Amino acid sequence: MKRKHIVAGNWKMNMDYDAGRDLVKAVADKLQPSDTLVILGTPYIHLRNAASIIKDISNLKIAAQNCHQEESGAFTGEVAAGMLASCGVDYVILGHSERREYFGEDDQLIASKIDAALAAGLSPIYCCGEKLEAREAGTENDVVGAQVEAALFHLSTEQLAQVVIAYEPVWAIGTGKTASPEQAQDMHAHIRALLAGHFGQEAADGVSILYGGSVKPGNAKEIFSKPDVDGGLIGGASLKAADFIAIVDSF
Ligand code: G2H
Repeated sequence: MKRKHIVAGNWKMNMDYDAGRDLVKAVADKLQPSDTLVILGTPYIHLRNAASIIKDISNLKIAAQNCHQEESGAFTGEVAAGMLASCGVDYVILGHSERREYFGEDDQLIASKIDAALAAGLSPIYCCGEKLEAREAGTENDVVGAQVEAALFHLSTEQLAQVVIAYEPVWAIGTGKTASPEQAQDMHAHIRALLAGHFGQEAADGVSILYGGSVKPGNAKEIFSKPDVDGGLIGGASLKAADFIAIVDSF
């Protein structure tokens, strides 16, 4: 099965309004039409304007970096998935290790955010990945397997088809350390096998699994060459249009 290749930027908490607008425009200008789907995961303040800048570019979409699990209500400071959809957003990054670590998000909460996103017509980019201790103890497959099961196994096959998975080993995030292409391939194949066991092979073969963690123009091509690596979730290197486009062009 031909899976969608996806390169998604995760700007995290970077870029004020002017800098963000300029970055969206620069990516939109440099991006060539191709089969690779490119997604910009911006802070909330940019979403509406970014969606309007990219609206005529078919392989460019916008993601938020979080949403609340409820549809609406007295949740000061929060943003609901339906509100994101109303801004022209198509994707939402959920379960990122920084949300788990600094905001106490656990598997149950992340699963409820995935449900809220899907109900609003958004595609979740679900992040999973083990910490260094698990990698050193050799328990990375169990840890990531438990995350995938907790977040996704309650979905229907149709819902799974809307989900993108990003494997991000926590020890490789923003550290300059990258998982080797073989380590990424092994984990992506493990995740796909788990999905196949639960949802069937055809459904599992349709899910794009991205690698995230210190992907740069210099290492993207080798990582993306692996058969179960369908693209990348890019943090630091998504903040410069030239670097980000070089990664997109690595397919
Ligand atoms: C991992 C990644 C993007 P970076 O968090 O989600 O960031 O590429 O900076 O390691």
